[in-house]
Amino acid sequence: MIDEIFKQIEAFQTIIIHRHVRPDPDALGSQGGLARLIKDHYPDKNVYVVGEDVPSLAYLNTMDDIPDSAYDDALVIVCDTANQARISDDRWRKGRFLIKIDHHPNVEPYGDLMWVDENASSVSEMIASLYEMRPDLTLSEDAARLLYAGIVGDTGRFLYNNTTPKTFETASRLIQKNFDRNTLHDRMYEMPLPLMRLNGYVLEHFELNEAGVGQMRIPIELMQRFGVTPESASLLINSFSSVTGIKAWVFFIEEADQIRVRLRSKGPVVNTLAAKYNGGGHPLAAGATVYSWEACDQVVKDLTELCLNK
Ligand SMILES: [Mn+2]
Repeated sequence: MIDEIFKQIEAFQTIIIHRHVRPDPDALGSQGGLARLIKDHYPDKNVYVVGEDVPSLAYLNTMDDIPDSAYDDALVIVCDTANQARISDDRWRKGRFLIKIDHHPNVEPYGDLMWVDENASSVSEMIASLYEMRPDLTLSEDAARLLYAGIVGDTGRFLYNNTTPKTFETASRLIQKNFDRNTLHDRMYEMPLPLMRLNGYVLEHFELNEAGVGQMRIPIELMQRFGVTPESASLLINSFSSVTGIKAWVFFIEEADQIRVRLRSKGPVVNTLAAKYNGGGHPLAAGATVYSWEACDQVVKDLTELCLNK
């Protein structure tokens, strides 16, 4: 598989790398890390990263502005994106060959070639493993920084159960490069004051039922009151995850035309529940979409049943 991917990389002069919408550090880290890997090893190739720019993550990487014509004879690689609807920048279809590299359950296979490893903590960990498989590649400081950020992000600083011995081995190799880890950590975990205040509100108002289900509803008015966007409000998902007795929890974040459902769990499998509500994800971290607060009641009811049967 890896040889097959490198064969395609070698065959194309232009390589365009996509990732999912609303990127997280793994999306940007794997995308940027792979771009660096290719650029460092094949300096003559045109390698681009595309997708929407996110100001709060600009310290990780910024995107390239490319014309449609760049896709005419391009290899397109999509990182960290389980389904096609979540790929940022619709032009991904315009390339000549498509590769999917992901670590989410492969419920929607796509592409001419797929490298999917559900056991990897992150796509950043997968990209970092390429350096082991191909000793002829040299790991640059910037690639190490990007890939390390992706691993730290997707493992919740090595705390989530997707963290394996291999994750630590990979991180150990990455931090041998001389990037500024403290500054990176500070940037990744700093919180703007409005969001910090909303966090205080969430801690005061979340509910926890006898089944161990935590829930928090965040209507638009609340976000307006605190001056916080839905994207940043969703960063508070683990705000009360350490409360005693909690088994699983859900955040409902209202948007103009839908309510985003963010599910997390310490045991009960929640991605099957998410699938019932137009969503999906990992067994212990999933997302879905509903269209009314009544539907949110139903999600909580389902989640409660799931936790009671556990
Ligand atoms: Mn990921």
